Amino acid sequence: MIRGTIRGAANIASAVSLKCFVSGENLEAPDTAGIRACCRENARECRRRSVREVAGVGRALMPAGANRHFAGLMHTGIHPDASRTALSVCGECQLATGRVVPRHTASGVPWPEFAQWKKGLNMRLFCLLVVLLLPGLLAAAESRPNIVMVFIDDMGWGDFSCFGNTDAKTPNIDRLAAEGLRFSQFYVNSPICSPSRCALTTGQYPQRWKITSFLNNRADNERRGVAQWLDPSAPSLARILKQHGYATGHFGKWHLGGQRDVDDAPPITNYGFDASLTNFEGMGPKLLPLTLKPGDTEPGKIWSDAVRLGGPVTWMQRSQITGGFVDAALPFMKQAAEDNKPFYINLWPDDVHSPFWPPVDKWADGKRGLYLSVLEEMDRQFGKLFDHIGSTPALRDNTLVLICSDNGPEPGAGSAGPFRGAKAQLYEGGIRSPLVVWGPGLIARDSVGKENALSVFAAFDLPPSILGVAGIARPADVTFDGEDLSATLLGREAASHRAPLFWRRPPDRKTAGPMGGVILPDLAVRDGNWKLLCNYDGSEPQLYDLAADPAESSNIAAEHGEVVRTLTAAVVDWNHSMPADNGPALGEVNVPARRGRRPTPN
Ligand SMILES: [Ca+2]
Repeated sequence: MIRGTIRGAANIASAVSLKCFVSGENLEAPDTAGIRACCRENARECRRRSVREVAGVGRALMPAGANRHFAGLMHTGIHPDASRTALSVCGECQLATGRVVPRHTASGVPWPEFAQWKKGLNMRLFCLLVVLLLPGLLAAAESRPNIVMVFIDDMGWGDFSCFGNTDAKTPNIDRLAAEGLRFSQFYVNSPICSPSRCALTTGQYPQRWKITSFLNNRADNERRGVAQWLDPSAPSLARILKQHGYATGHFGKWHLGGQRDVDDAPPITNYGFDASLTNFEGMGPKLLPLTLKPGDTEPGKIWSDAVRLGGPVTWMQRSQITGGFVDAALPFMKQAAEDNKPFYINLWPDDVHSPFWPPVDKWADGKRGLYLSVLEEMDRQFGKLFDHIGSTPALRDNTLVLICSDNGPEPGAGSAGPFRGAKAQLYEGGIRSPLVVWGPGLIARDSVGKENALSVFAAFDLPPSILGVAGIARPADVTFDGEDLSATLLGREAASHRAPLFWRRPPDRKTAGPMGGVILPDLAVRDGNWKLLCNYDGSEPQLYDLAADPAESSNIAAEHGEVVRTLTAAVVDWNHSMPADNGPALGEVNVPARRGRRPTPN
């Protein structure tokens, strides 16, 4: 495995110590064998770091922008003694990974020396630096991490067993959580399907694109003041990644255009995907569900009208449909490997959304029983995908898998855990989602298996964060509402989304509960531990301290007037800054006699 020599190692070993930036270990008086052993041990980390280091070459020329991981790079080009050693040691990693990875380096060369060197930079050294970096630059695209984004439909915060569910088991998800990270203060940007998907796709508030409730038939979309489909000119994470060499595939529910009678929406591939396979709520090739319950002799069909939305159409048991998407994603991943491309994959299963059709031999009683059986079956079918990634070294060491839900649970089916509310509501149960992030070659070792209960962020942060993980700069013509929290995702820090997080309810969901007896707030904002909900005009504020009252059980607005005034003004201003939908008019129509009643917990 080891090729070449560590030139000058003995000479440098006597002059300086070496420090591994992965383990932090100081290798006093290191010898060749020790350096090689450290490199081999940390080769997986090298693959991760190479992306950022190579991608940041421009910053490497500027001390103010350089980080410690560039130190090796600096030494490689500038220090008359240490340079060759640093390069050679990193060359060990290069041999193991096929890339230049300037990670292990000589310590003890202070920055002033670098500044002094920079003053005297001449063209010869500059050319040398370019020559040294060029292979890494060329290899950067090849070494970018693969991304798998699993987005589950209508699953509650408390439905994974690693998030406290004791009524069902999700061992495949749990295994990823044990080897990765759990985030317990993660949100989606809407309590309902389409806008939540819009935010994850664009990195922006979905209101910007008038996707503020689930996309329905043409007339109902107009009634509610929502778009018929996501404007293809909207930013798209997949498109950005594709422009940087990624193979991009969408497998699963789409629901951002192409459903019911809206049969002229753009195909999914217009949003930056090389390939797609969807369900009844998307254009193009699709899996449509057959149904079978105990006692049936012939399978039934549901959503058969969706054949008008393009094909080819493959009919398969709804109880197996997550496996169908997995079976399409696997050859796509293998083809990407053959093409020497990293991949970005959406796996967006919809089988835990009602109606619930578990396998006949796993039938259960009642709505929740059926839901839990489908949940366990979905987890089982994930196993094939996770096992493939985990057992393929090149994938295991360089793939990030993210798993969350698109909105809170349907009442009576999933569980929001300790939180109030459900799907379509701005209480925590409607918008807080479990998030599991797995990537043994990417996540900080000391964070593995832990829960991050501090970082508050949302799905629209994932596009800029995934670009950050991949070392890809935000395109100049794209402005995200989300923020780059890649270091948080990888367990290196616990930063939160810095700005307040805002939500607007779906225009058609002013009430909830039996007979619409519960009147819901229109807007919500989270800022620090404060959560405020109110009407469009700022009236009827509800204020909760989520650190003390995560269940939003005690409205303390009357005790914190200044906080209420500040947050109310912020969320009302934010709402006015976004395109309107027909929520205000529909709300008045729906509940004219109930205005003024205080919402009640449900
Ligand atoms: Ca949903």
